[in-house]
Amino acid sequence: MVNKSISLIGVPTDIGAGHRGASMGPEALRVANLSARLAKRGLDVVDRGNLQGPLNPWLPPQDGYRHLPEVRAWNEAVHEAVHAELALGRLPIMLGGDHSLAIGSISAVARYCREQRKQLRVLWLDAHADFNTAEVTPSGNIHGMPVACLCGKGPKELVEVGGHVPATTPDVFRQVGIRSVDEAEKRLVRESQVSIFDMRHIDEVGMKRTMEEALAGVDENTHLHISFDVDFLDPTIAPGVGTTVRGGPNYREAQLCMEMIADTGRIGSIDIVELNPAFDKKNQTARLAVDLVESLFGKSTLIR
Ligand code: HAR
Ligand code: MN
Ligand code: MN
Ligand code: MN
Repeated sequence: MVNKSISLIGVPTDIGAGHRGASMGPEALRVANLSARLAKRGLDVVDRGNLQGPLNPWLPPQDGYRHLPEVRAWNEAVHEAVHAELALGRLPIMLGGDHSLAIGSISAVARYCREQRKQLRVLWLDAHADFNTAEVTPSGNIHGMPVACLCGKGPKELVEVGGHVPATTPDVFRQVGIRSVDEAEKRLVRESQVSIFDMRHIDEVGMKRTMEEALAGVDENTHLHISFDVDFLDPTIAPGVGTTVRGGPNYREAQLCMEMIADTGRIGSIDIVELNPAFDKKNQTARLAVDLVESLFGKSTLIR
């Protein structure tokens, strides 16, 4: 059974993104009633409030990275907070914040898995592969780089967050929903052998088989980390993100994806990232994200 002790951790930053506003994500998720919705499912939910870090100086990239010292400072805080919750036996949910925060969260989860001799599996639900490096990034935005950093490809400041280099390895990742990968990034992804279930794959075999494949090998000793980038979803249902890419999973596909993850009973930690209320309408994307997170904890359309 899944851990019923949940800790919400706000990470109000847009330091890694190319648009301002993801820093408002944590509050939008609270306004959409995340805490009460999970509590209603019988979970013990504690909101730890927000982590603190540097403000966004909104500077151009330097040597291929935008805001590298600030991204590092945020991720040190995220790493410590996530590891502390896991050590208490709780299930941390990151309320992002842009996707660069996954460097801190996943490095902490990987450290915990080494300590507990658990198998780590990361489901990376995203339109993007987030595998850029300074050499190839088209933007310098670090939210396009966390998977590479976690696999040891990136600046010292970020690959060393948590103290174990590399923080983890490409084989733990399963990326689902991918449909926007930069040309040079494609080469890096292929070389790394990160396993990708792109939209073409989902179109061809369906979400059901895709999730069976992405979850294959998950067992009683697996810690499942869900890195849920809200731009995973089709923009018609989730406009409240900075980097929309059309052709994503619709409501029913996303629902099935979350329900199949819930069925494993192995979720150990979650990131909810890239929600950007500045692009949203009446908080609908936050409300959808909350609805899908409820499904991660067992809310189901299943009758039989
Ligand atoms: N690949 C592009 C870049 O690196 C866009 C990355 C956008 N990333 C996110 N998170 N929104 O997935 O600049
Ligand atoms: Mn992402
Ligand atoms: Mn994305
Ligand atoms: Mn843009």
